[in-house]
Amino acid sequence: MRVVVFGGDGFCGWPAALHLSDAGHEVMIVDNLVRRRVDAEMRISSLTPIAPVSTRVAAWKELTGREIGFCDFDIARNYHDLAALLENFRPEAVVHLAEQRSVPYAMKSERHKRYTVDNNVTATHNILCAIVESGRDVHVVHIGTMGVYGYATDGGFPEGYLKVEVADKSGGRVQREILYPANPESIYHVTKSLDQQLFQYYNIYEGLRITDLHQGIVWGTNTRETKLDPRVVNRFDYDVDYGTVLNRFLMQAAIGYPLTVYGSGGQTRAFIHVQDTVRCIELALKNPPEHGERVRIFNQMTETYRVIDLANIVSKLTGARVQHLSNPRNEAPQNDLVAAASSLIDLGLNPIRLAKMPLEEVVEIAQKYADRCDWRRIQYDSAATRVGIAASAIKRPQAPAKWLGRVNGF
Ligand code: USQ
Repeated sequence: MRVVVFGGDGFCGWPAALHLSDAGHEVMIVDNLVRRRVDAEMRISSLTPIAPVSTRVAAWKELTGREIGFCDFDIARNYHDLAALLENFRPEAVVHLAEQRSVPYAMKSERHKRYTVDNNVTATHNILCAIVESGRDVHVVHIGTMGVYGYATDGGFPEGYLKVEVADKSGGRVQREILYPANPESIYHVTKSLDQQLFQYYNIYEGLRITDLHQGIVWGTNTRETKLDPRVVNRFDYDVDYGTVLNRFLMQAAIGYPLTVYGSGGQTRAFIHVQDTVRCIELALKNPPEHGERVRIFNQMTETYRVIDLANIVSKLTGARVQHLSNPRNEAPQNDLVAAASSLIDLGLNPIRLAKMPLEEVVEIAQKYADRCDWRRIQYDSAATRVGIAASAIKRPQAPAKWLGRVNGF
């Protein structure tokens, strides 16, 4: 299958591109490399030293003999390049990951909010519009988020659609299935909720085949393919804006930094390992909706955890101390999360469970590159105190006993 991976240089996009290429698909990455520029803007960098994209694809060819194409343009701004790509490459499917995906980054300032909305919504719309204009039958696989449902404590979340009963004109009751009401808790999550409305329109009125994968928090860093060579290693974000909670805890443990639990840690979230992410994307591509079928929505998550429970697991494993910080986010202090997630398992996913996955593997990667860690980026600095954390709360970390002596610079 010819597949375009929009956002194919990113944390999920790069391993997805390699996985699809390894599975024999003809892959074209489109990426404007903005994530690397955000690193420069925020004065951060991936803990793992990621190679330039040209080196990445050349190394992949050397290692496997497979070619991955690469186009550097912004799909939110260069509509005509996008249309030309569809015309020339003639993809049978596209995977859309070209969105600003950090909650804290999106909430930094009006500029970051506007960028997130402008980029994410326009990128999605441009893809859908360009496919219709091309007249081609292209399956769209989008990486959405579990956060479109919100984190209400009551009831469970279905996979996308909610069964409701409404009154008909004769006073009887009729059954309907509607898109689950969105309840986004950040501007970033709003953009994914708006994406859903675009998908509904383009599916119903323009006949596009679309799969929307509502993904939980991705943890881990490497997949089978990115382990092959340091030149194809995946990125590992540990900083306060782009690092996600479990990877941050594992990395904090590796360098002897007390685990940064926001508030009580009663927030329950959905999780998935990055290896499962790439498998799910492939499963979605292999199982497209029929023509005329409504937008397929799968919850792409394998388990749920409370933040404090994750911290305790990592603490038990490594001896790291758990610290409770005042929560810099505007979110419920605690919630339950029950969500259906059987569709991808029915299609063949054999989930990696956190309890059975050697977390040490991630800690070891973090330790290996510990000298690249800028510990000032682990918590908010003075520039971010307005979102709730006092600069004085930042202390030079003490390595937990179990890892003492193994960490450079501490
Ligand atoms: N948290 C801590 N300590 C930290 C970092 C985070 O307690 O050091 C807490 C946060 O307050 C939050 C939870 O952990 O309650 C998750 O935060 P996160 O940064 O790991 O993840 P989140 O902001 O929810 O966003 C991430 C991805 C986003 C994706 C989403 C899936 O960045 O792209 O859509 O996970 S979901 O959470 O299911 O909406």
